[in-house]
Amino acid sequence: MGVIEQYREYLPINQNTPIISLEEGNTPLIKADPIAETIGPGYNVWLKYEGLNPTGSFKDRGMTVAVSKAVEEGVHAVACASTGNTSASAAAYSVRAKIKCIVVIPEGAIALGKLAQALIHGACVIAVRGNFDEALSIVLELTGKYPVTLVNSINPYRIEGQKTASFEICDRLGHAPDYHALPVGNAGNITAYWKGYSEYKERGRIDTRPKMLGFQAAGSAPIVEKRVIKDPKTLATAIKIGNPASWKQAEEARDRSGGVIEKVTDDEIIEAYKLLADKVGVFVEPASAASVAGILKKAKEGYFPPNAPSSPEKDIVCVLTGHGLKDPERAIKCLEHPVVVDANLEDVVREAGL
Ligand code: AN7
Repeated sequence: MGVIEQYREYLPINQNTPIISLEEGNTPLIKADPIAETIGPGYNVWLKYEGLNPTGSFKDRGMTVAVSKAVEEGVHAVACASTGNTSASAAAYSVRAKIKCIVVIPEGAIALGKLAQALIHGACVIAVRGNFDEALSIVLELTGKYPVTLVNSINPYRIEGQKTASFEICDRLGHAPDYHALPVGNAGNITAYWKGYSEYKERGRIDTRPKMLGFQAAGSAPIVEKRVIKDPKTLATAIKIGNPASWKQAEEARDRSGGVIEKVTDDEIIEAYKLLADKVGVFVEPASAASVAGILKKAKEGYFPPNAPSSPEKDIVCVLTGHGLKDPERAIKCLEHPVVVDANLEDVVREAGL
């Protein structure tokens, strides 16, 4: 069952809406004790592994709703600008809907796996000599002038679909977490999660809402630095965004929840990326590791108050937004290469340390 069927009563779906789905959502919430240990006693850390969505990122939750509504409205084409994952998702859902998909990407700046996805699904892929922010302004103009629906997260249906991830977290835990950490790029996802928690509270499904902890990459941190970043830089290409579309909503989520939006360096991102892989067994793309890098940094600063053994454990959820296989080049770049030996048992046994 996809997120539209699962959470229909919370979504703008009517009997005329065709459900364009790839059975997205229902992703694992993995307990990560090796990370919790570094936070302190009385804390649980949970990883919402969104890399297990059909196209390998959280974008599918929003895309199922955005594409379903576009088809309901009789549209024959959608378009997006993308740092990669949105284009992969838009391309796949457009195949399901039998509509045209136009994606505009910054040339040379999206991870290989994501480019492969957009191409194999037959999208019209156009790389521009410019960055994501420039690509987005072109697509905004294009969708304003032609009968093509914008499926970036400025499209409110994207936010509607993405909020279902907070419902799943609350349904699984039986309550809202105390803290919710996630990477921030164009700021659609932090907006969506906050909306989801708020709606669940309004409907009496949860009593409290978490503090929202958003993390931007240090070279691409417009919200933290309170200025547009003209030439954003980071190896976490998914969040290499200098002028987020949902800037105001992200600040609102931060302020209403009593949370923070801060930055983490590329080194901190890679450290968390490796920690997730070799201590927890979860492979994510670099941008996704920003959520974990962020809580590790905040823990070092003493942000999480010691939790008395007598009080209930506190829950921190980190969203792992995209799968590690999206960006295999990065993994290989930051690791030792495999040892090469002659094809005989003796050499293999020696190298294996047996
Ligand atoms: C893995 O695909 O913007 O703050 O064009 O791919 O909602 O933008 C991707 C963003 C985090 C940031 N993690 O989410 C795109 C795009 C991953 C991402 C983000 C993205 P938003």
